[in-house]
Amino acid sequence: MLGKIKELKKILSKEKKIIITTHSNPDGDAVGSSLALYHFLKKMNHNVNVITPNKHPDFLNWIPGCNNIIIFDQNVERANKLIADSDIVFTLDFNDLNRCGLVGEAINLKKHEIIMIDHHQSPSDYSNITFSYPDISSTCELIFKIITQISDTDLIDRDISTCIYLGMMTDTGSFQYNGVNSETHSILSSLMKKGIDHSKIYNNIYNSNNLSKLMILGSALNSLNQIKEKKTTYMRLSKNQLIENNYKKGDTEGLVNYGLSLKNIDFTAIFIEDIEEMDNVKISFRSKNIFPCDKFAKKFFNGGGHKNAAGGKYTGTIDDAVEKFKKSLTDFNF
Ligand SMILES: [Mn+2]
Repeated sequence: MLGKIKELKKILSKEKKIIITTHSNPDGDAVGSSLALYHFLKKMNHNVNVITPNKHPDFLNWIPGCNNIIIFDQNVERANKLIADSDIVFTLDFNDLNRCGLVGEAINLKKHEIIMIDHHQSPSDYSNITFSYPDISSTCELIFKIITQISDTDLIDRDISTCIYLGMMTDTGSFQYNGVNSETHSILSSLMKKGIDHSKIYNNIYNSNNLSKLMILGSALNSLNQIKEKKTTYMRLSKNQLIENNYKKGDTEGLVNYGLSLKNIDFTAIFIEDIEEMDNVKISFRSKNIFPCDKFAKKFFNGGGHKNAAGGKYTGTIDDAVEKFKKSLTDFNF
């Protein structure tokens, strides 16, 4: 990393016009890392703008600096002009320009200096400086490592620390996943020393549900089924259940994980009828241990993803989707 830090330091030694962007449907790590870097580069006296392809979810609306984010699909002209006028683009928390939609196309129109900072597997080759570290559990953790090497920790204030803590927390399931290590916790300790309010950050993210989300969770849990010999559970939600409970975008996010919280379960799925399209069922898969969700999703449900988290779809009724699921479980060898 040291050589790249040196290069980056050299680029940042003069005042620059900088764009920071991240992936579509930005999550806590995407917005947290973008705003942490934004505050940091502003303190170094650069001209900085954060452009996201589309709007972040409402539960991220409290993050310091989030009112300054320019949302591309709501400000196309202004965003395009800013991108065209900039010298450097930082791309955060993704590694293929396809992942940031039209922002990627705008970036392609000009020969910028592009700096990738990311922790996903298999980066594409589009950046001039590439900080790609799949072993690090969040882009926010990586941002902390980079900015503390560019400048002394005095520049890291409470706002920057809050942004970094947020992304570290959301990308690790509140510090439960395997990628979390002693270094992660020593960074958390540094952030705590900067005066962050970790309980408040947690509450802002996890205890800020809509009523509709909890009602839909109730319907999903009511449908929970267990296939003991396969260490599997599944849940289902019909279009009518979503409508009756005043479904809003985002309400079904994360529901699938509840199926994995039953003891002795390695694999779970949730089937959700598409609210707009007839005969289209969206399916999410989660697993623990060795069950390969991605292979299962690819083989039977036109999908893909990661080993422990994947998605797929089924054309037809939800009953048929569930039947196919049960049969596929019996047929699947891994
Ligand atoms: Mn991330």
